[in-house]
Amino acid sequence: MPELITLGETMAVFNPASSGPLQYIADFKRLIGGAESNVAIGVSRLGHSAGWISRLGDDPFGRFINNFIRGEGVDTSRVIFDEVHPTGVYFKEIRASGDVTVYYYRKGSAASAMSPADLDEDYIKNGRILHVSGITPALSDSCRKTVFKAMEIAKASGVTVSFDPNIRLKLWSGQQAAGVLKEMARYADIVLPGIDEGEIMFDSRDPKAIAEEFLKLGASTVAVKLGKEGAMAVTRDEEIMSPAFDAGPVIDTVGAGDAFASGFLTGVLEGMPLEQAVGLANTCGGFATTIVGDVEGLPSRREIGALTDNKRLIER
Ligand code: KDG
Repeated sequence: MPELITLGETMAVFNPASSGPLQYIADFKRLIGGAESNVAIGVSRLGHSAGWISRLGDDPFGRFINNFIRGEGVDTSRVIFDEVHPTGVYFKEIRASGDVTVYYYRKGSAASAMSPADLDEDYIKNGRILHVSGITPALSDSCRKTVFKAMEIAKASGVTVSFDPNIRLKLWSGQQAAGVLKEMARYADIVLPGIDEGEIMFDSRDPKAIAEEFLKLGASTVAVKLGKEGAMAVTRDEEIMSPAFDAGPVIDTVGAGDAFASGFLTGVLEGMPLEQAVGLANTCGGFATTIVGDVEGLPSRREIGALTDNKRLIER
C-alpha cells in the first residue's frame, strides 16, 4: 500500500505554445494538472510510494491522465472511470510577465461526481499520510462529503493528515472557502498554506499569526509559503524561516505549491528535522517554476542529490 495517499481532481491542461491573450492562441500542448496528483507525482519522483484517488471520465483525456500518472509510478488502482461524466479540462493563458490566468471547463466533471462510497477505507488506513486540498470541497457537495470522509478515516486510524488550502477563487468566494477550509483544518496535522490563503482565512499577512491560527485549530506543523521570500515553518516548539531556492528564471509558477508539498511530505516520511524538510520543500518549489507545466518541473531524487552533494550532473 502507498505511503502517501492523495485525493482530488486532475484535468487535461492545455498550455499555450506562446504567451499572449488566450483568445488569439491557436496552438497548445496537452499536459495534465491536478494539485493532489501533482503532489503524488512529486513524492514518487523523490523515491516514495504514492497513490491517487479520483474519478476520471471514461474518455480519451481520462485514459491519458491515468496513464501519465501511472507512468510516474503513482498507484491509480483506486481511480474510478465514470461513464456518465467527462474528464475536466483547463486552459492556461500566459502573459509576457509570466503571470498565469486559468480557464476551467470542469463543471459536472467526473471528479466532481466523487462520492464517499468511492473510498476504500483500508487503502487510506494503510497509508502513512493522507494529503488533501481545499480544491476538492469547492467542486461539489458530494466532493465536499468525500474529502471530509477521507480525513475522518485517516484521523480515526492514526494516519497523518496533510492539508493545503489551495483556495481557487474561480471556484468559490473567499468567504465560502474560509468557512469550509477552517473545518477541514481541524482534521489536519500538517497545513501548507500560501500567504494569500492565510490572509483570506484569517485576515492577516503575518505568517506567524497565520501559523498560530492553524495550530489553534489542531495542526502540529504549519509551513506558510511566502513566494520569493521562501517559507516559515512553525510547530509548538520551533519557528524556522527558510529562504526560497533560486533554480533559474521563473517560467511557470502553477504547481510550485504542490512541489513544495511534495518536498515537505518527503521530509516527513523520512523523519527529517523541520529545517531540512522545509528546505527540501523550497528546493522542490524552486525547481518547479523553471519548467512549463504543472508537474514537469518536479525534481527527481537524482537532481536533488546532485544539488545537496554539490555535484554537477553529467549531461553529455
Ligand atoms: O496547484 C496547481 C493546480 O492548481 C493545478 O495543477 C490545477 O488542480 C488544479 C486546479 O484545480 O487548479
